[in-house]
Amino acid sequence: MTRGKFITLEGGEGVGKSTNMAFIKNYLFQHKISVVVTREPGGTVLAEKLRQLLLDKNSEVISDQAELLMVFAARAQHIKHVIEPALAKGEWVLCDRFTDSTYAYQGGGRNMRISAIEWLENMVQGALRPDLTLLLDAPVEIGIERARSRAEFDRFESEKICFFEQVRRAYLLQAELHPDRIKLIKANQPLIDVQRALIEIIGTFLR
Ligand code: Z5A
Repeated sequence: MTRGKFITLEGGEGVGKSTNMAFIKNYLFQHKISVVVTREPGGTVLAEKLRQLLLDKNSEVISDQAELLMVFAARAQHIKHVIEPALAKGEWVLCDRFTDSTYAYQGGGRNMRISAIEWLENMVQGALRPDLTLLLDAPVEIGIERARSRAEFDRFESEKICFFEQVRRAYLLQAELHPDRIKLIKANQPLIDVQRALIEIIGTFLR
């Protein structure tokens, strides 16, 4: 049985991840590839509970250390119960956010030590890394404007603009460090152009 492929979609808030998850799923379906669509934090009952706690802006103050450990606790459950079983069965997995988010938000945004994130990544994931990461990038103000026109802010969305600037810089650094895996797409262009760029990258990946 050939192992499935693991694709992740990344980027700051409001860059269009949710919008393009459905588009990528349909594109792969047209190529006769059915995917397990999932998200982080989340994807299992326990991981979704951790997500609620992480996003709740009315919770007690969550320390940066606790936040980092909650993200990885959710990821451990997600890998064990959803991602690994699917890949092992030959299914593809399409995930809205994964560990590049941790480097961006906890590493960049919260200034947590990168060596601590690397240690947790190795401990929780073993050798598991995405085969392809699509990083949607847009100036912070654009993403914030798009995201905030929709709903009430959650705990992350309530952060100041400098937090999101740090997140964006950390994402761009991740892309520089892993050019073979992480493909950058300009998200501040019309949706049709974003999706054209996505098709080009995924098309090359499928060949
Ligand atoms: N988090 C973390 O800290 N550490 C971790 O390791 C992980 C996560 C895994 C989860 O929230 C939070 O968890 C996240 C980081 C943290 N917090 N933040 N911020 P999430 O996954 O729900 O993240 P989000 O980024 O807040 O989701 P979002 O606001 O729904 O953004 P999006 O999915 O990227 O955007 P969208 O909903 O697809 O699009 C937003 C709007 O823009 C919508 O009205 C679209 O129609 C519109 N749109 C999309 N593309 C375009 C273009 N090209 N032109 C014009 N309009 C567009």
